[in-house]
Amino acid sequence: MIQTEISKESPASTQLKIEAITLRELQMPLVHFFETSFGRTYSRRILLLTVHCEGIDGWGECVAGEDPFYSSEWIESAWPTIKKYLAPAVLGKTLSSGRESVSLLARVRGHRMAKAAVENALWDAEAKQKNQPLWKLLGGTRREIECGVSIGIQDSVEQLLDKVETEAAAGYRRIKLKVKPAWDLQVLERVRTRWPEMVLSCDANSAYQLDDLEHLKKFDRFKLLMLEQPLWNDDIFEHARLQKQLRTPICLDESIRHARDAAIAAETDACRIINIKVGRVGGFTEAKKVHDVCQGHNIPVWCGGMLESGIGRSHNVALSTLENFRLPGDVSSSKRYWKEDIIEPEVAVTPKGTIVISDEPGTGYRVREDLIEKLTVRKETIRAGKV
Ligand code: OSB
Ligand code: MG
Repeated sequence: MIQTEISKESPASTQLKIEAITLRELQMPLVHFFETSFGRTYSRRILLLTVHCEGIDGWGECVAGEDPFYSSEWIESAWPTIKKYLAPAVLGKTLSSGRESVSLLARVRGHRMAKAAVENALWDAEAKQKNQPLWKLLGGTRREIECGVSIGIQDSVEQLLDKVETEAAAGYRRIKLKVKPAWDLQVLERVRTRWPEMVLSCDANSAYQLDDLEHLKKFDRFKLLMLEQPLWNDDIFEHARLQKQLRTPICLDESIRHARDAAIAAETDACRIINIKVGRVGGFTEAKKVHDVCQGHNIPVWCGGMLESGIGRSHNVALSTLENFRLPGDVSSSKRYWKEDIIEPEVAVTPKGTIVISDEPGTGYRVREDLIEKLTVRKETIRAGKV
């Protein structure tokens, strides 16, 4: 009798019992190097996480870089943090949603990319268990999302112009150029002259300071959709000062760690656009909060990228279906990054620069475990009570 009553309230089929977590590192060379103001990457070390829940496997990707240059997290900090703190916080627990893991992980300060890998894997497991598309579970509404591309710093302006040409021809709806001092105004001038109408933005990854104000004001002449993260990676205040002096909308990336940062940035007019990266803000739950705060302040958001493999990419696709993702994201096709992606089908962008959202349960992309096994250079399974 009691048994029946309990199962009526919470049927066994909607519970996720977390039995084990597998961490693995994959080595995946990029098709073309990617250079930002903080450095050049030729090959990615991809950190994947699998939550094993009584026959259901949920997959997550930790988007931390090879080095602590974009943020203080890197893959060598994420691995032990997950192993020693985050995995033990959820192992052996029974949850009814991915969202419920947030409070279990909250004791650890920071390490948001590591947390996101755990939480997002649980959302993936939840979607599979409920036989629902992940995008619906997240509250998405869009059936097709708009895509942009992020083009790194190249060896020459000619090489960059070739890349812009290729991506524009592929249909991408917004081209973002990485900039830094001495790779900025002259480069933008060349691109703008050749493509006067192109939707163009640029991303400095914190390469400038407020002392560069007169220089930054010159960006206004290029009619950019936005200038992303020009100043300090942890700053909001100076961006507010800068925004007052610029016509170009500032977009914040690195500075926005959570919904409270987004609220402060909105209230101080430190930016007019926000880039949401699910890893940077610590998982889908916080990403949804950032989305909602921005929507409340009429700040459009778009989904940023971290050179993810197909697993992280498929999560970015799902997140981008939420209503306030009103600008094209850095959610580009698998083939721009990888000779062969670890999901099937690969993420493909239509000739009009969109991704069509699948109705399949889960992410809508199948994980290629055979290929993952081949690319794995390190692997460890953590079980309840054993660390
Ligand atoms: O600032 O958006 C960024 C890649 C690595 C680290 C930071 C950034 C980026 C990108 C690439 O711009 C976006 C992508 O294509 O995944
Ligand atoms: Mg950025």
